[in-house]
Amino acid sequence: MRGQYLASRPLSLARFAARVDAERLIDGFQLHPCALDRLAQEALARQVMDLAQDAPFHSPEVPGGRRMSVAITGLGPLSWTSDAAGYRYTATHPLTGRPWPAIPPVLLDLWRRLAPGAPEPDACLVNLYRDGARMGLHQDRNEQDLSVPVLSVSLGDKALFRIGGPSRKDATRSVWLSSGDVVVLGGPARMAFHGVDRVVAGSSTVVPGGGRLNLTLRRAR
Ligand SMILES: O=C(O)CCC(=O)C(=O)O
Repeated sequence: MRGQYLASRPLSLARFAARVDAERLIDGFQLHPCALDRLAQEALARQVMDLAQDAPFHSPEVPGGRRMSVAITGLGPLSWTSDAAGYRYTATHPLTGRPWPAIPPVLLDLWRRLAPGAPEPDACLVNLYRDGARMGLHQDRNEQDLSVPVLSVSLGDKALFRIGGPSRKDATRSVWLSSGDVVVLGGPARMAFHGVDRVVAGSSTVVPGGGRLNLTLRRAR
């Protein structure tokens, strides 16, 4: 049933203020705090870690020769991947050669609720942050139609998310993301540079084995 995962817990004043502040950052940036309740967070984190048995996490090389500190895998008909030759979407896991597992229905339900009218996502990048992993400022620009929003679900440890504007040089603002929060980058925010500066290790027990999972739904093709 649509909406069954909506958390009923009221936001604290501080979290409400953070949300209002965050939404002033840039047009099209939406923060939905506690969009998933605790039970839904735990169920989804378990499900994703189970699916990752078949599509193992790995830290890919990026052009220039370095490796991402974040470990990634994917769900859906396509997922984003990287190697020395560049960034792209593929239909199969680069190490196993098998198709990516399907996107769980709870994520598709979130997409329909929080990105209404957008074409269905065909890719879900799964980022696992452990051992001090971070994500540098970047734009999501490997998708065909850059007007379709990106929806990003946080599970597990708290993270400091930074977002600026369409140029790397634009001023940035930071907002803390907690387990169950969902961010939508649409409109002008779709091309905003963003990244994760810090994850607070041990601040949540939602992810089996610890750390933070970020699930990013995209329409790649
Ligand atoms: O982990 C996050 O919250 C952001 C992830 C991200 O920026 C990405 O996958 O492109």
